[in-house]
Amino acid sequence: MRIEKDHIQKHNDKLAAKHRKKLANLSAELPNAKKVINKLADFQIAIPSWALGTGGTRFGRFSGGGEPGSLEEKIEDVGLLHALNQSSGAISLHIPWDIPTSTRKIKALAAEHGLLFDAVNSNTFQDQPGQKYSYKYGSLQHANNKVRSQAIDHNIEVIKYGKALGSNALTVWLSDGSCFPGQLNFRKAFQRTLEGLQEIYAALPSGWKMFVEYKAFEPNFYSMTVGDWGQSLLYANKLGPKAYTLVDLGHHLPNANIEQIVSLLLMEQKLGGFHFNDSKYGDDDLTVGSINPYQLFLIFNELVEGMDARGMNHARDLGWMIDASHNVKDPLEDLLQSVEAIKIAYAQALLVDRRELNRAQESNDVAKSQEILQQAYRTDVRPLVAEARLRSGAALQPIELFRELSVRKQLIAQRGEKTKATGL
Ligand code: RM4
Ligand code: MN
Ligand code: MN
Repeated sequence: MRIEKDHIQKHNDKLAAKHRKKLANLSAELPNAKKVINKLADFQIAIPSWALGTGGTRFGRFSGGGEPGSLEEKIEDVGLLHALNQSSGAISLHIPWDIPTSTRKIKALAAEHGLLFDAVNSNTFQDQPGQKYSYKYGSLQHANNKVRSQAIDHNIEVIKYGKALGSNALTVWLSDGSCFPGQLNFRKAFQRTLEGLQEIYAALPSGWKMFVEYKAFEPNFYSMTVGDWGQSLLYANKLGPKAYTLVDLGHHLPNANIEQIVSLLLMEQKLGGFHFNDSKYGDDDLTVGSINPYQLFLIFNELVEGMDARGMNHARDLGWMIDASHNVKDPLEDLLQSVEAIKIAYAQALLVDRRELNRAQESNDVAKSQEILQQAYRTDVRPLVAEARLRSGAALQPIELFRELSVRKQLIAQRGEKTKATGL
């Protein structure tokens, strides 16, 4: 199904008067409302191809119906999101969960929906049918060099797909590590992984980036070979200028100060991008901003400060992506909520009075510093986010319109109740 321009027009007309009033009230109080709206309209957040179906845990999975059964249908779904919010203009593929049979046709289909291809992701954390060597004891860290070569070859193949699709980054997340003390020699595991990454790095086309994603635990529970930002940064520094650290918000030990990590990675010019989600306990992959929206704001506060300090382009110089899973909500509604939460946090961060904050920090005015941050955080910026959508031709209230148009019902009619998307 498609969402037509006049669906959006009708919906917006209905809400226009109320929206305009709210926007006028807010704009009157803000010195930089116009600038913020423009930046918001520019800011796109990629959607992962593996987050369009229902997620599950190791205890079960409760399918929601109308899930995309093919890559074409996944692109259709991201197209729906993008039509609703004009903020999700890219899709990120996980290979081999989503292998395009014809890269030319897939690229053309995506273009029809106004979509680009974000970073491509390799998978050496699962064995695929017919695969020669198992990743049970790791991939790039493995003691057997045949396993390592297989994992390297897979990554190089993923790059090839990405190149054909017009993507320009490879994200490597490794589940390598150990479950028990004594299982691994940490140094050997690191060295082998580094050598593998070096071979993959050497295969990067020009203009490409490599994102090294870290994760503290799961599926290995004693050690992870790329376990934290320090290890990721070590790899990235040793690999070279095309290699960067990728921060997935759910991949830290409890209470980690992610905003400080972000600030220092930016300082070192080694922050590559983000996987946004939220969590209470571990890698919960919950809707962005659903548990700890203040942390999300603090992260964006550092992002804006650090990117501006380096003259970076907010929209283009880092990779922005959602990496979430939806066990109990409609995946498309959930993704709309996540995108909205990201934009809200970004808008709030743009409102922080940097000069005043700097002055307060330099004079040790702790209370004032907090006031300045919270003044921005407590501003209801939703009219700005909605206005950015309106100006881009999207819906003022994307979830409302999704429901008004019975999108899920139509997808079920088209695809059936019992389809199953590939992914976790
Ligand atoms: C991992 C990590 C990766 C994602 C897989 C599916 O926990 O977040 O980014 O590719 O899950
Ligand atoms: Mn991730
Ligand atoms: Mn994860």
